[in-house]
Amino acid sequence: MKASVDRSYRGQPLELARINPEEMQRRADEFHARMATRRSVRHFSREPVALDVIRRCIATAASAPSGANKQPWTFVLVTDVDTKRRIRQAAEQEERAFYGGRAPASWLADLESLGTDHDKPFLEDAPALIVVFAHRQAAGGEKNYYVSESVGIAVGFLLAALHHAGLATLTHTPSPMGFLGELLARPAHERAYLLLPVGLPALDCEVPVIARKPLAEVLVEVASNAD
Ligand code: IYR
Repeated sequence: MKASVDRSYRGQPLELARINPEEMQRRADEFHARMATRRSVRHFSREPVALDVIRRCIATAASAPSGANKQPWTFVLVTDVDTKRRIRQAAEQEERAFYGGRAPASWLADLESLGTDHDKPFLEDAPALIVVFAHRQAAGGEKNYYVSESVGIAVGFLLAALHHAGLATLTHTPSPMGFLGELLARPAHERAYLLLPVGLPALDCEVPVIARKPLAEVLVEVASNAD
């Protein structure tokens, strides 16, 4: 007979240190200033980076909350030169079709100010690629919940952790991404979600001039009059 898993609730005290309001504001300001300097990088140096730093950042990503704590993700860390080359070749094949007519003209017009095209040298230049896979279901076919929300949160943690550690990243979504599951031999219930080149920017790295929306445009406050 199959042993049944005990799923009943068990609690433990929460450990979260109380911080005084000034220190709280200081930390919020400091983190905002740091995150506001993050940019998507498309020109990487070929210099190697410490893989233990990246592994720790992946551990931070894997600490994210997820639907019913199912943790529906796999992070594949690719540093093998030959595998990076094969990923580049397959991605460029898809991107050539995308830029050559598969994408609607309005989408290509939206990308113009970013200066992107089908050429993806960063997939070989970056010393590491992290390919994030989302688990549509668990390996045994059991249900996962809010999978894209959960994996999106984990990727947010990952981008913040890598930037905090001084590493540059790009959120790259070659479309479609099915080739990644095949190249990396992932099981059928895992779907490629995002490809992140990670490393140091090239010395002459440029980024497009863009602006974020002002806070007043993205923040709506609903407060009682007393506040
Ligand atoms: N996947 C293509 C196109 C692309 C799409 C979006 I939305 C971007 O913000 C940037 C690029 C590429 O990687 O070039």
